[in-house]
Amino acid sequence: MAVELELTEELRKLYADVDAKHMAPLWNVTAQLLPREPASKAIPWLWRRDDYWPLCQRAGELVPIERGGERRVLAFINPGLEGKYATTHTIWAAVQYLQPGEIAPAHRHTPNAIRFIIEGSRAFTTVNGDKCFMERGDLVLTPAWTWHDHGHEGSEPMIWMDGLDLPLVGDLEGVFFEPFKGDRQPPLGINASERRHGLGQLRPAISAAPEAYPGLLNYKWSQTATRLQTLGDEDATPYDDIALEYVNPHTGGPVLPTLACWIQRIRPGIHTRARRQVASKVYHVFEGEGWSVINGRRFNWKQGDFFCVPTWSWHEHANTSSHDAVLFSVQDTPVFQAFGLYREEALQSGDGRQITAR
Ligand code: 1HN
Repeated sequence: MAVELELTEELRKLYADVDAKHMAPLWNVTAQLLPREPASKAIPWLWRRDDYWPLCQRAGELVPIERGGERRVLAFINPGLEGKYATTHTIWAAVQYLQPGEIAPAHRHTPNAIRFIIEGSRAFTTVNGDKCFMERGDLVLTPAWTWHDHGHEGSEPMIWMDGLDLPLVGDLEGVFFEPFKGDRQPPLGINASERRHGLGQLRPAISAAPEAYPGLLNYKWSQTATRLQTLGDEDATPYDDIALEYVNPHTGGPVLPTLACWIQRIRPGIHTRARRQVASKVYHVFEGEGWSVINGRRFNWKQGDFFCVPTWSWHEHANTSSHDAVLFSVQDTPVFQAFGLYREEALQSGDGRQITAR
């Protein structure tokens, strides 16, 4: 909203001259540059397994994985972010499809990446020489600038979620990329990071020494599942029910400098209270079915679906079924925390839940 100034001939001339010198008067754009609160261009959205799974299979038949293309990845594109390859303004989320015997060639890049395994077993990601075998429910990290290639020694196609801070690093103009000399790295170890760092409450002395592997790379589902089930009713929170953050076992902080990962179990019949956070998130429905209300819109979800919560959007979740629902999420929270910008707010009105539009 512009300041109400009478547009005299002299003022009009001033604006034209300012513009001609590639300058701008702040008083005409203050409200645009300083809104009272963030209004993301990204919109809440849901992508269904029933839609992406056949598309992955068709891509599997038609598109080989080769140097240049590098990966068979189908990204979830937010309809509000025209022309931007992004799921929220900072996060790229996608599904990657790998068939037995295929090799996704080794490379490295400055964007950080996580993978969360949806289906299949005996595919692996080699990260800086550590060959990490992946199974359903595992969370595997490829931190910024680590070499990584994927291979598959199993018998069924493998599908996993990719989460990257690529839109953020892109906006920061900090993207670097480098192909490895060969297609695959020679493995230096097998599941080495997991054996060394996988029990986070005990720190091996050797981790103080220089090492090839950058900390824990594979958060195995068996351990995550045990923790999720060990927490009981008394450990529930009003906004997320029973929730755990994956942490770097050495720092207790987020798994990556820009991305935090969470897993949560919503018990049967639970309907959480609404909250909004300055962080944006992408959720994957690992198990169960239910719905979420995001900025007043209801999204019904079931196993395999993905949905996003843009910055500063109210969100609440419900499990209406008779078994647990398990949601995995990737969030840009650490970026806001690192710069002292993190905020969150609980919905105070009514019963702490949104009025649903439809
Ligand atoms: C990438 O390198 C992978 O290594 C997956 O598996 C998804 C999306 C954008 C850019 C690079 C991978 C990616 C990616």
